[in-house]
Amino acid sequence: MTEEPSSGVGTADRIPPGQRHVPGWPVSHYGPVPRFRPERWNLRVFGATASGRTHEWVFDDLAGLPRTTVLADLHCATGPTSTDHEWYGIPATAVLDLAPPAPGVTHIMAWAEYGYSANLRLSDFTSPHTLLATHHNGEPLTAEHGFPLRLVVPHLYGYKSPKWLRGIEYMTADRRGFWEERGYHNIADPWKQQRYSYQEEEADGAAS
Ligand SMILES: Nc1nc2c(c(=O)[nH]1)N[C@H]1C(S)=C(S)[C@@H](COP(=O)(O)O)O[C@H]1N2
Ligand SMILES: [Mo]
Repeated sequence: MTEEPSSGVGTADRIPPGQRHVPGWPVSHYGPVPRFRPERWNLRVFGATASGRTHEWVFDDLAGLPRTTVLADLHCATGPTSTDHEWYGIPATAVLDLAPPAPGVTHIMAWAEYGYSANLRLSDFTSPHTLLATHHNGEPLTAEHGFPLRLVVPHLYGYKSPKWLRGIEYMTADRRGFWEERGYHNIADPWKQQRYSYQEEEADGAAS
């Protein structure tokens, strides 16, 4: 038996195939870091809601929403995996309770500042590990890691976890998000190495 030398207990079996463990927490995103303007900030839940209305929360509303803590690793599809993140925030299931989707909803689009987006199957969004994080390791998120709010979908590659989250769109059919339209896999399961769109099978779906 060999020990995993690079970090804490039992890290080796937590690194998906083709990934490498990196120390600390690298910053990775496309484009600039947006400036937070509290008076202009909101989170909108729109699209195929059960009520037909758009739900909206302003920044101060976030403190009144349910909270959860999730321990997880973060796998960037280009290779780096950073480990042992303690996320704190609003469980995605709470969003679905407070702003119910219409019966036909199968997918969601998570929208971020500057039009960044990531599509998810509803089943990935409703995972008990999916959350809208406000804090990391006990501190508010830093600007470069997504302050004030980011989606975290720990069981998928990092591009499915938009930083600077501003909207959740309920969809009755799948549609590709930002990286999914640019050659990345529509589903993005790191344990299946679903990195690129050319690997997709018919069931992984979504025309652009
Ligand atoms: N808004 C936005 N969110 C984003 C991205 C981006 O380009 N824009 N990149 C994603 C990618 S590819 C990864 S791997 C993770 C990285 O998160 P981190 O910088 O906190 O490590 O953020 C994701 N969220
Ligand atoms: Mo990434």
